[in-house]
Amino acid sequence: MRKIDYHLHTRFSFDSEANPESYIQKAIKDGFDEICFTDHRDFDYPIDPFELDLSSYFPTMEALRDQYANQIKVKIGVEMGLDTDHIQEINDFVASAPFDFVIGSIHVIHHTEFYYGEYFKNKTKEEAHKEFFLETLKCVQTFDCFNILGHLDYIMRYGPYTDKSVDHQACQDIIDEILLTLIKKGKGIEVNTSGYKVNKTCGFPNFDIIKRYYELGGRIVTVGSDSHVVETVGSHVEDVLKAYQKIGFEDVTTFTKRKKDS
Ligand code: HSO
Ligand code: ZN
Ligand code: ZN
Ligand code: ZN
Repeated sequence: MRKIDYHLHTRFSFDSEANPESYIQKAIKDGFDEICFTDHRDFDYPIDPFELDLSSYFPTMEALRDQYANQIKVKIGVEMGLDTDHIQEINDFVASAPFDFVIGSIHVIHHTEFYYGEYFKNKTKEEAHKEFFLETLKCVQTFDCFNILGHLDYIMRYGPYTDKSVDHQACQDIIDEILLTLIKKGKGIEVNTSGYKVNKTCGFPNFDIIKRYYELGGRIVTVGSDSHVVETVGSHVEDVLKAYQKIGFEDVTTFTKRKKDS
């Protein structure tokens, strides 16, 4: 399995100050084959402006990619917030630049988000989680502009509940429908290793869901640390690769200009 980190935020994301070159140097030092920058773009994030200045993002990242080309493969992607209230803007944005790779993530549902917590107001945990999975399903059905679904299970990082864990069984029908839709559309799924902070032995989502994706016929997986600082680049990637191998995956998938590398 190739060693990759396909989910990285730098100073081009509103919530990170990290220097992209330091990520590349750490990844080289730690023996990575390939990394992909995936800075944020959300069209309707309340409070925080998750904009992405493409006119400086591409020249900066392309120069770094070329500078380090004989040491590591560097791809230029985006973490695109999927949101059914902004379909046209999202599709136009992704089409407007030569992204290698697009993570589709659900951060906002009808102008409410999870980080500051507005989304959870007046909802039981069960209601909040069910709506999150239903909205995720709607997004994967609606959008075609992404390569992989980002951090399914992300919701368990947030919410005013002492026990934030997800009852997957209660939502298994919806989760299956999400996985089947991804497979039918030739889309992949990531394990986001930021989930290890919460889950200890797995990321977002857990390996039962990844195994289910495999059993249903899915073969497109990536792994990413969701780093916003250099220290976490590559963390738990090897744990995930081992688990992927055990499930039956032959390799991770990498992308160029939004198409699978062969
Ligand atoms: N960093 C999180 C959420 C967030 N942080 C919003 C600041 N504002 C999304 O990756
Ligand atoms: Zn972020
Ligand atoms: Zn995200
Ligand atoms: Zn992210």
